[in-house]
Amino acid sequence: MTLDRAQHDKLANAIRALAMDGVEQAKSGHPGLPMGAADVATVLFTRVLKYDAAEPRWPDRDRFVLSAGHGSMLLYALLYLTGTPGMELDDLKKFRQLGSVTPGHPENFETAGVETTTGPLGQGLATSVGMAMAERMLAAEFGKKVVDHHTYVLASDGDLMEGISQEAIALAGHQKLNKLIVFWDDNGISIDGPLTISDSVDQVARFKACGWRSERVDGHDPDAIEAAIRRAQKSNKPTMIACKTVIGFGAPKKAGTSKAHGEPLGAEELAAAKKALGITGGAFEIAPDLLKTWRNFGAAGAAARKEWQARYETLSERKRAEFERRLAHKIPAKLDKAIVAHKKALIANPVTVATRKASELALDVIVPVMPELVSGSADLTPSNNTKVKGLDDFTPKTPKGRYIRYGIREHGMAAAMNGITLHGGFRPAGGTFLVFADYARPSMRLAALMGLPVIYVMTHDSIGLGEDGPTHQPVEHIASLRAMPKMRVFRPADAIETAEAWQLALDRTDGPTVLALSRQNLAQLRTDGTATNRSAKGAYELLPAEGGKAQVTLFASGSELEIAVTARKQLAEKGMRARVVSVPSLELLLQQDEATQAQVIGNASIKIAIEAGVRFGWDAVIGHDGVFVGMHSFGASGPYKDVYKHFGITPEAVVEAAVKRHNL
Ligand SMILES: Cc1ncc(C[n+]2csc(CCOP(=O)(O)OP(=O)(O)O)c2C)c(N)n1
Repeated sequence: MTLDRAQHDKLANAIRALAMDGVEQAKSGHPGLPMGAADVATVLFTRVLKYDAAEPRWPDRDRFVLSAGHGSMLLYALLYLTGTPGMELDDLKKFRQLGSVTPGHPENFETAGVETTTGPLGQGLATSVGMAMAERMLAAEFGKKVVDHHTYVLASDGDLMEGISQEAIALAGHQKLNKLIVFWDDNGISIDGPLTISDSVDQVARFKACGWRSERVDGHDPDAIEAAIRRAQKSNKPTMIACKTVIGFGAPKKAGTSKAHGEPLGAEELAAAKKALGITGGAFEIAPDLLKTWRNFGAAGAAARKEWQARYETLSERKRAEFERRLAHKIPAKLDKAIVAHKKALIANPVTVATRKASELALDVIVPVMPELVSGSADLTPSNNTKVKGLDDFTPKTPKGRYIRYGIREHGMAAAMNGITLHGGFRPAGGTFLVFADYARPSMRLAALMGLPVIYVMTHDSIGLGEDGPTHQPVEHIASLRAMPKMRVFRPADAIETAEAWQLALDRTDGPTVLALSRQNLAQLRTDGTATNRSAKGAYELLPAEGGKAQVTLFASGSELEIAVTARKQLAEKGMRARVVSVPSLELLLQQDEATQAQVIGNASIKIAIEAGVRFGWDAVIGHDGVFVGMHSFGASGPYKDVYKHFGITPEAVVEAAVKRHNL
């Protein structure tokens, strides 16, 4: 169906009307962006986008990411107008209300048809890069017959000003992600006023410099927008289309100003805008024939979806089962067996290795049974030990590769991993130094919020990295990541715990996991490696007290478990009975029921935690009056054994503290 200009305008104005009304009713929100970008969105949803509103999870749909999440009413209006199940007019009336499917910013876990949570500017754009990479990888594996879609993004000035956008577009340009098409809502306005007060970047030139096609169009000219999209679809590069628009298009006084950005128009301006746009009808009233036209567009993709289904049926049963398993993020049946066999081999031949090396050993057994694992690193491959046999580089020429060279782009990597996971079909794991979790954190937070099972392989997890010094030595990172809801942190102590942490990270499908791994070698302390995953409850007793009830419990994670074991021995020589509890995941322990926690924590009168990080969080185990042997400041540069001594994280210090308490 081709639309004449008048028909197009009516459809676009329906979006504008709903956005104005929704924001007005909520008494908060952002009408300006939906009004300005309505033409671009209408062209996309009526002429280009491959979707079937009735089936928002159809695997081969085109993805549409509203990176400028503050313009959420644009997306909600589109979902309603196209007839996406679960989005009724009443939901638009409940915009921004508690429990509604129309929250202030789009939440993919609340609302069908929302591809990713957006709101923190730049994230949607960077996430879409991962979606486009996943599309290419999945197409390479299952064939274009069943995987062949585009990723479209609407990005605002703020999205492009945020630093993460640079990492994202550089990565996308380098990977020649030609099925990624970004609309820049070039309205020249942000919150503080005209963009000219803070920005003078030539975005078109910038994208070109990053390996993109880019061009400018009038963002209110439907045919020009469509033509630009068609050109983009033929390109062998990703495309950015700079769409010149007017924020708050149609509002007589506020259009083109920051007043249209983040507040309701007000009754008078709203009425005047509707009049100027030729919109009749009251609040939330969409004429039945107009709604019908929109709904027809929403249903038009059903034919393409059915054709896809028919093509899909021609795949072998085995291939379909694999496709479905992959999209459902179900782990392969062989994984558990592979991990258990690996643990048994380690028991038979114990290794003294850094846990980053132990992680590599685990990957060696995981990769062959888990084709969906996509590993990578932000330019620290030899340090993170993330590349093993079977992981070849993912490049434009080798789209079957399962190893992504993210470059020195931790934030871009973390956001791309969100996109890879959201797209479906893959489980990404990406490496960097733990201290640079800070560089990835906003995307890690979104992974946690969305409940995405992304894995972060974060090595060099403490002062134990030694010579690189305090800039590279994480101190507060473990505690701060533990504090993030739904984020799970494992700091394994040896090769067995590392294998168990990998297993738990992969088994988990409802949230992300950090694997905090050592640079320095650690003895293998575990002497059991049965099918039971002892790390599953976050902590367990490694060594009981000998000769009677424990007087002291020593809790430790990661590299400090060795210190606890040595301290226990030294205490025994002084006639004191101590047990050792390994705590690979403090927050997982604290999520266990009270009985389990009580059993693991025990009731020895002296409780000592040893961790080369800050105390924050440990009081829940050792109590306010417990002893903490760890870091109280930033670290220092030096050989790691000297640094440990310097900061008093030694068996002797533990023994001294225990004896002092005992003699009190
Ligand atoms: C990371 C981040 N910083 C700040 C904000 C707050 N914020 C919301 S919209 C916006 C800027 C709006 O300007 P623009 O991106 O041009 O959107 P428009 O005015 O066109 O709607 C800001 C700073 C945010 N959402 N995310």
